[in-house]
Formats: sequence, structure tokens, C-alpha cells
Amino acid sequence: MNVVSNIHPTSALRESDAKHHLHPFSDHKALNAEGSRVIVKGEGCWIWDSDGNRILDGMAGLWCSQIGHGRKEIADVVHAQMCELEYYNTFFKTTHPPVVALAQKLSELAPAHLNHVFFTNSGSEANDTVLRMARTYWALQGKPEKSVIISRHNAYHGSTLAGAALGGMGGMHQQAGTVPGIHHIAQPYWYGEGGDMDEDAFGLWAARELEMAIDALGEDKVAAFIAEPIQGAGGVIIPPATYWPEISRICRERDILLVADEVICGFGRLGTWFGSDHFGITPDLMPIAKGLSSGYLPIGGVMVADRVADVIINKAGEFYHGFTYSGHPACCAAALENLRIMEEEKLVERVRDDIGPYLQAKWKELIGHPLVGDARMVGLIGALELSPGGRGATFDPVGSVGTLCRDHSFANGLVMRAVRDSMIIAPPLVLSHEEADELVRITEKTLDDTLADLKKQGRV
Ligand code: PXG
Repeated sequence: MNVVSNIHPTSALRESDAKHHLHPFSDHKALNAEGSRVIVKGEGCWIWDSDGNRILDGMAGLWCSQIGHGRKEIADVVHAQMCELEYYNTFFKTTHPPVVALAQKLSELAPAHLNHVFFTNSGSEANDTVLRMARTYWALQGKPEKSVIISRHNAYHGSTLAGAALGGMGGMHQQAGTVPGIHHIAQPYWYGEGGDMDEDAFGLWAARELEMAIDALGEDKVAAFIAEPIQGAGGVIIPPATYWPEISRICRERDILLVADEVICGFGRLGTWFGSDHFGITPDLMPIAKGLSSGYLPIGGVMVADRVADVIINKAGEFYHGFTYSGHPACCAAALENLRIMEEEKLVERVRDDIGPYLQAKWKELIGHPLVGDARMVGLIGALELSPGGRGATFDPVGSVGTLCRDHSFANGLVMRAVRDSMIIAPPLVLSHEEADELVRITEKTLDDTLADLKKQGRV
């Protein structure tokens, strides 16, 4: 066994990391000046760093560890699968038992009209697949010009070229270019952008931005609308109740494919198997990843509705798309075992009926803290908006207080993610009541520590 662990001192690991490792989404100069945090172990909702600190993983890795860290069941299943068939491809008229079983299982769990899945290695590749499949779908029906995909500002759909282009992160577009034929509309972010409108009216307004875009571009030019049921990386933006029904109406009436990006919302995060179940969305395409395997091995995919699958299967001839590792046997085995554990431990029901409501109630009480302008949560995905004076008031520069608060949170033993000046949590679905109490206790202390700093700096 050669498990790479903390046999080396932290300083040596940091030094070597800085010398050779380029990190995702990182300012390397700043990172290397400070040194990376070295994580060496995970168990349940906890991780350990190389200095021996035990930290509550309030972000489930990166929104993915539904069943928690260190589950030996998954390691055992993957080991057994690797001993039997470590890899074979699914191209050229070939399949294998784990991929067959996983495709069937996902068809059973997904909304009734989604009965096929195309496997990828990640959420980004799933969204590349969405773009290629949506355009192919319309082209096969004699409408090749129906090719524009409408997305939203501040959406996150991944970091491949198509994923980044579909996403609405301006910085990503500016840095490395984008893909033609993608159009962005407003996001349903009432707290930050709703102005004087009430929430329901704002939800309708934001949804009708889609209708206006379709009118402007021409219905015969628009292939699909893509959106996360709740925006994750954009800051846990929970749309007003009026939003999704109106979006659904527009897509139906205008014959636009509806794509629900379930990479974060899928697999129990909202207390339902999929975010689409929570919001009553009927998607035509549904990208998935993350919680599908709880991050034990990389796997993603696109769930495909019958009406799209029918065209791809019966009209496409060959669909020129696929990855060497589409439906990798070991990854499929890990995903199947993850789903088995989720069902056996009733994690989705637990989030809906037990730990979800329990944590939500405590989380929403944080609105009473002087730094908190909003406290929201659905299932086990939540945000606190930090503000110097309630809704409408922002810190200058935006983002500086979020980062400060995140650093306090880590130092206090809790991983939270900062998006602008909001603090985000999405803990494992196995979170216990005691761990939920601990999460809220550390959050309160973290808010107090942040407020004390701001007072010292004369910023509040
Ligand atoms: N769609 C959504 C909704 C996502 O959240 C992807 C697609 C891309 O998945 P992959 O597996 O290619 O990363 C994601 C990923 C963050 C953060 O900082 C969020 C994601 C990835 C990395 C960082 O919150 N989400």
C-alpha cells in the first residue's frame, strides 16, 4: 500500500505543492505566499489537516459528499470491481454490467420521462454534452438554425470551454474566450437585484426575461434554456416561488428544450432526489455529477428525456460524441454503491423531514446577527448574506468581508465557502443533529470574530 499521506512535514508538502502544482481557480502568487492547506484524512462530516486540526466539512468536499467521507463500503466495491474489470470502454457496440446497472438505476430515480443517460467524467463534460446534444436534436429535425442556448448571468455550468461559455461568470469569459451562440439573461436573485419589487413579482420578471430573449432572438433560433434549479457557485440563489412555473410555461409554449443542471441540486441536496422534483420542473436534459458518486470517483452524465432520446436514437445515425471513460466500470460501481447507501440510510427523506428542517430553523435564526442581511436554506444548501446594514447595503470592496469571514471559519474549525460577501454551506447529508449544532455554533463565533475585526477597522 502506498497511500500518500502526511509522512512529510507540512512545510515540505507546501513547498513542493507551490513548486509543481497549478491549482483550479487560484491566484497562485497569493496562494504560494500563504501556503496551501494540506488535507490528509476524511471521516463522516469531518476532515483533518496535516497539522492535526479536525474541521467540520460544511461544503461536503465541493458540494458532492452526500454520504460523507471515508466510507469503506465504496472502497470495497471499487476494489472488487477493479479486480474483475478495471476498465473497458463503452464505444463500438460494447457495454459492461456496472454501466448497465447504473443507467437503469438512474432511470428509476429520475423523473418518469427521463429514461436514458449519457455518461461523462464531470459536470463540465455533461454540459458540453448538453450543448452538442441540444443542437443535434434540432438539426435532426430539419432546424439546424435553432441553435442558440440561453443561460443566465452568474450561472455556473463548468470550466471546459462550453461549460464556461454556458456559465455566466464574466471573468471566465474574458480570460479565455467563449463559444458563439450562447445568450445570457438576468438571474432570479431577489436579495441582490430585486430592488423595490416584491419577491413574487421579481420572480415573474426574471422568468419573462427568457420570453423577451426568445422574442428578440427568434423562436426558430433558440435551442434550449439552461439553469441550475438553485444556483450553487453563484451564491446559493433560491429563486422566488413564481420563477420556475413561469420558466416551464415559456419553454413549453415556445418549444425550447429545458435543461436543469442538477450537478449540485441532484442526489438529495434539496430533500428530493433532484432539484427538478423540488421545483416541479420537467427537464428535457438533466446534467448530473458530484453527488452521483459522492465524489469517491469522478463520474457525471446527462439524463435525457424520452422525446430527445427518441430523436438521438432513431434519427441521428451516429452521434459523434463520447469520452474514453464514459461509463468507467469502477466509477459506475462507486456510484451504484453510493446510491445504495443513500437509499438504505434514507438520506433523501432525512434531508426532507429531519436534518434539513432542523438545520434550516437554526440557520434562519442567524438573521438576528448584526452582520447578516439574509439567511436562506433549502434542504441542506444555504447562504448567509453579510451586510453592513441589511438588504441593499454592501461592503466596499465587495467580497473582502466574505474572504475574511471564510478565514475565520476555517480557523474556528468549519469549512464554509465565500461567494462575494455571502457565506455558503452544503454539508454532507449524513450530518447529525449534534454536528448541525456545532456547525451553527462555529458560524456564530465566526460572525462575531468577523464583526470584531470590522469594528477594529472602523468599517461598521
Ligand atoms: N454545473 C454545476 C451546477 C456545477 O456546480 C459544474 C456544472 C461542473 O462540474 P465539474 O464536475 O466539471 O466541476 C458544477 C461544478 C465552487 C465550485 O467554487 C463549484 C463547482 C465546481 C468547482 C467549484 O463553488 N461546481
